[in-house]
Amino acid sequence: MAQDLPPGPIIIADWHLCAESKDFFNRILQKKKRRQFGLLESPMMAPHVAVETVQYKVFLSGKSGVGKTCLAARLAGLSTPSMHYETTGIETIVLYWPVKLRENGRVLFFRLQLWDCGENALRRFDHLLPSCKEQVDAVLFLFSFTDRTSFDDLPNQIARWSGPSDQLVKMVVGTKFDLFMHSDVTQREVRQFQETQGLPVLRTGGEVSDGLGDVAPFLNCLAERLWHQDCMAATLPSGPTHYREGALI
Ligand SMILES: Nc1nc2c(ncn2[C@@H]2O[C@H](COP(=O)(O)OP(=O)(O)OP(=O)(O)O)[C@@H](O)[C@H]2O)c(=O)[nH]1
Ligand SMILES: [Mg+2]
Repeated sequence: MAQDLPPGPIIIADWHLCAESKDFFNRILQKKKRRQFGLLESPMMAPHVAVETVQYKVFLSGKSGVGKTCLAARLAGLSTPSMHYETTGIETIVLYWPVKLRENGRVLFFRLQLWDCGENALRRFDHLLPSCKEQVDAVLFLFSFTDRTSFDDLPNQIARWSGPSDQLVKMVVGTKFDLFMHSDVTQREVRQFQETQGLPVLRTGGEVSDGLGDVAPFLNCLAERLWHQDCMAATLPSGPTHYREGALI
């Protein structure tokens, strides 16, 4: 997943491949699979290893059936549903991802809470969108390569999230890229969209493997943008807001 993404300047892209990262990545694994974290759980490091945790809320937006629930499961290392079961309300998944900052070698645990709300439920119940928008840090706008209307719907999806003071990381994700033989959207159109909207487009699809390499480019790209947004906010009078108080774990 996440092809065509040049490594960013902030986060070390292939850190999960370095021997020194093993101790950190082992904390998010259990029996070689991704460990599932409850709302109050977090990775535990040895007492002498101080790692800060930064937490963010990430909303998944897109037409029904584009693959929001699948993407959330994929990023968290869960098995993805093979059938489409409409999500009837809001579902959240918490995942942790360690990163190393290029500039000073600091290691951070990113705690991402993914908010997945069924598109039909969102349209039916007016109170859901305000909850999803509350203190949100990033929105992933999904379209499916096999559903032209989901690509055409992107400007509407994006408009829902534009505001005067939007401090929001925005990324577009093309799902079902594994079904490119049946693609309704050309690469040229995706490139054009990327240029006119000025948003990065990631591509996902295919079998979910247990390995970290599958999700690393995606999660590093997201972490990089979230961290950059925080650094920019730190220059404002209100300062950054995402350090978990006393999160030296
Ligand atoms: N081949 C392939 N199938 C996918 C992919 N992503 C999702 N699907 C399939 O698409 C269908 C719909 O995916 P969901 O994740 O349930 O869709 P959703 O966006 O959550 O839909 P709502 O909850 O109704 O809003 C399921 O049958 C998935 O297995 C992908 O990347 N590749
Ligand atoms: Mg769903």
